[in-house]
Amino acid sequence: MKSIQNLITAAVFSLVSMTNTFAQSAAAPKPYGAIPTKHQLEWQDMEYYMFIHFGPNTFTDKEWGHGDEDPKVFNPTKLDARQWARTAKAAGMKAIIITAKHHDGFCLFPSKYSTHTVRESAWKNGKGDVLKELSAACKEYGLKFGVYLSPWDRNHPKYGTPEYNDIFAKTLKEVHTQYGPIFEQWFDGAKGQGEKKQDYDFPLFNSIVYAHNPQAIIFSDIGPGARWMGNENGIAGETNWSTLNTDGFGVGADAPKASVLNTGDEDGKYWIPAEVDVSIRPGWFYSASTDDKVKTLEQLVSIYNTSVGRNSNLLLNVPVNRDGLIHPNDSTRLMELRRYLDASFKTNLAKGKKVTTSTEAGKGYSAQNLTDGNPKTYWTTGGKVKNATITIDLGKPTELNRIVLREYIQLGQRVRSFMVQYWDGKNYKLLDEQTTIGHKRILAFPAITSSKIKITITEPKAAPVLSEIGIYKAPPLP
Ligand code: FUL
Ligand code: CA
Repeated sequence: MKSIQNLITAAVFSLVSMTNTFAQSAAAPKPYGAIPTKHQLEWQDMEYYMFIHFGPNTFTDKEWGHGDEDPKVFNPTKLDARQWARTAKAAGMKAIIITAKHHDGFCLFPSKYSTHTVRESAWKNGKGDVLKELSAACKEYGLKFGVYLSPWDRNHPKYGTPEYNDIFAKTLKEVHTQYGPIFEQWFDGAKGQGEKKQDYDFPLFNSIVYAHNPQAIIFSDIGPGARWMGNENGIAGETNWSTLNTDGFGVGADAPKASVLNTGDEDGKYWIPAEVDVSIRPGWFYSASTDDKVKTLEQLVSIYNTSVGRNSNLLLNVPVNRDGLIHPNDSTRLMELRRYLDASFKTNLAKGKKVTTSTEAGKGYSAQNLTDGNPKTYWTTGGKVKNATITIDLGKPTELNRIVLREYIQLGQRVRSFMVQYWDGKNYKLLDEQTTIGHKRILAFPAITSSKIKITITEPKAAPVLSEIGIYKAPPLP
């Protein structure tokens, strides 16, 4: 009995290894340069999530509170964190990051290490805890939860002394032990001119985060999980490498130049992808004066294209108002954007269409992997072949205005330039010449009609490895 079982096991085993041999007739490509961690990959797939700026500034109409505001001003009597989470979910966002502590030092949770918190406020007679309510609401709606904490603190009496680092570390520990899991820790590098000097102990801060939330992506000017992309207008570099050199640099005044953060460093030593933070209104905090200045659908679509469409994640700020609610002007716009994006990317016109490439590495890496809708399968030229062309035959003249390309970034970011041409019935005509791709590159252009699209990848850093190409016809903007 035993020997029969052994025989069967052996037979099954050799069958499995045979199938593996067939499926991988070419060796899997080796990673190139710095590559993402598993957590960075998961983070990059989130693409779009909500930022919430909320605190005393909401009630005083300020952007940067001085820290001497009466905590009693904070009294959002109708606060409903479930409304925020419901809105984010319906908007297709994957998470919410909230200002647990902004520059004014006010904590949206009853921190033991501060006397400027919700506990000292009028809200719920000092018994409220915004982080508790929001982390629960995020769980309920299947969203991830993240926190912004400003190292710069204009309230804390110890700010400007060595003791402050320890206090900030303890504050972080409170947040990371009581409200987790936390998917992203946002460290702001901002600080006003002429303010008290403080040398931050970022190695200590990061160690606290990782000790309690090892999966967390730590955002700052220089990561290590994700980097600021250099402006607050929603525009990542047209060239955007997820790699960055950070040795010798710091946060805030010591950060690399904004122009470098905007594009990353080609061949940078570390994988530190960009996150685009931008507000749906002119300010980060709510003000009734901006109720009629919510960004238009057109502006938001453009921001989507220059963030998610340029190898970045989009952290869109939707400030909560004095009632403690998202204003209908903002939520209406978010739903318009959702509907527009869904309509734009519903039908991949390339799906299942014939794709031919100048080279392919062999079984398992075929050109058809580019249009199978699965980001885990990819095409590569493999080996030493770098330059390549990819032709997608749409079968008939087809109207299109978006092309989406994706690299299989698990193996590094390789493409540094590519050209897109379209068949006009007689010749190939130039549609666009571009640089990097990364996680996702969206090309948006006035509609053309064509039956064939040809993509030429020129001088990549190593054999190109692309997981998907999509061709779409987004509806006209109203
Ligand atoms: C900046 C801050 O100074 C703003 O108030 C806001 O929080 C923005 C997201 O980051 O550095
Ligand atoms: Ca694929």
